[in-house]
Amino acid sequence: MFRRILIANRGEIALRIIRAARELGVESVAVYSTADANAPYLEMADEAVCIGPPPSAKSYLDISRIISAAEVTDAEAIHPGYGFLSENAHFAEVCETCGIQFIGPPTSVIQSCGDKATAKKTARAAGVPVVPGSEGIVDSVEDAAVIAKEIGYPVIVKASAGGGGKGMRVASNEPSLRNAFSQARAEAAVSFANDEVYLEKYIENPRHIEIQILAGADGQTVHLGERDCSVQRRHQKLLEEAPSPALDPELRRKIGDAAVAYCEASGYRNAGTVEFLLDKHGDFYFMELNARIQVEHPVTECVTGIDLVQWQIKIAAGQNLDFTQDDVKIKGHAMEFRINAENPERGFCPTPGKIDHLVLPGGRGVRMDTHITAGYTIPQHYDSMIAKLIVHGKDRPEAFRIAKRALQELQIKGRGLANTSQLQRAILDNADFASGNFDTSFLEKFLHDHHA
Ligand code: MV4
Repeated sequence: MFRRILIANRGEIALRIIRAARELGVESVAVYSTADANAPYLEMADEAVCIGPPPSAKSYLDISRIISAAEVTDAEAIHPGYGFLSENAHFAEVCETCGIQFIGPPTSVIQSCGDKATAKKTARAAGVPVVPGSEGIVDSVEDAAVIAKEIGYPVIVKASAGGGGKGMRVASNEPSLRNAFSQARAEAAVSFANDEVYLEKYIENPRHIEIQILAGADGQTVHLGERDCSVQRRHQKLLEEAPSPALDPELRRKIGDAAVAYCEASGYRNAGTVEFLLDKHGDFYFMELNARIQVEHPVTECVTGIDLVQWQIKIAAGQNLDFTQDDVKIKGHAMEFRINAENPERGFCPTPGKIDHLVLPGGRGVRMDTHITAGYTIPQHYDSMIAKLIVHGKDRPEAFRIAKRALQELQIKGRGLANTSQLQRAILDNADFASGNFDTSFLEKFLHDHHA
């Protein structure tokens, strides 16, 4: 096991990793920008190193500053958390070159999973269902028009280097495809320095179902069930739950097996998430693999009792899983609410500032993953997510009851501050959401009706 690891991240996930390391008897080094210099969680690490000014490009995204911090503190491994450098193959490679273990999958796997057209080919070859579409990259608008005619409109043009919804365009006829194709290509060139795009049949109003997987150092791979992440706005998730109200045991086993098959085919190691779309006929399709720990991982930890962040560290240190697929049992129902310092009444605009008054919920079935404290100032420079409320009950109705009272207990007050908890309480009171009748179009409709 490592003696000491460095955490190349900030906020709640930095604290989550500090805690996992401490429980494993591993020392942690936190890095921080000057905007985070007074953050209380830094005290909980064994050491903290300033790596630069507030802009991420000069601190949390600056590879040379992070590697230097690891070298001066004698850290043997780096945990990248989520966002920032977590899926940057170049960073993983630099770590390797410097003799520092990257806590995540091998560089080559980050690379191949990051290329969506390649990932889709791997999936298809492994017998994993994929959305009908082009066989790889489409080079010209003429080819795109021919393929679209074959598969039928509507179609979606996706950037191969994209993911998470970036660089996508939907088209419902040939003239709009011509626009969509050139727009997607131009956007991909600017955003990813790679203008390769591919084509798929557009699945209308799917559910977003993702499967958590763990692959030990020897490659033994298990899945830990699904998370339903359909409640999102502009690809930003607002809440997640496990198990999904849309799956029965048979479909759960099929999607889980498909996720494991993809990971085995791609040589995956460590924790990962395989994203699928589920259509209204109950057919599911591979979308992409997220080669990192995700924000919503605690939902899976609650229903499986497995510490995913500890396993990430153990696997990176060369350990194999000490359990098999048969040992994984899903117990009860968990939900996560992302508490963002944003105002839903004003287009979700961020509300940074000082927290003057703070009451965090607790009690049975409640887990709060957060770095905030009374007196803490939410910096303007980073993501607005400041806390995650995770609830765990014996079934979905009990999880709802715990969630409603915990969201009611939560108080985050300060000049100009707003947060998403009221909106989440309103969603819990929505009949369609409560009955499990929702898909990725739910939140947009809900916000529309709610404001009317
Ligand atoms: C799609 C799709 C419909 N048809 N692909 C968005 C994120 C990326 N991982 C995949 N995405 C989508 N791909 C086909 N062929 C619809 C989406 C999509 C979506 C997916 C999951 C959750 C929310 C979404 C919101 C809009 C579009």
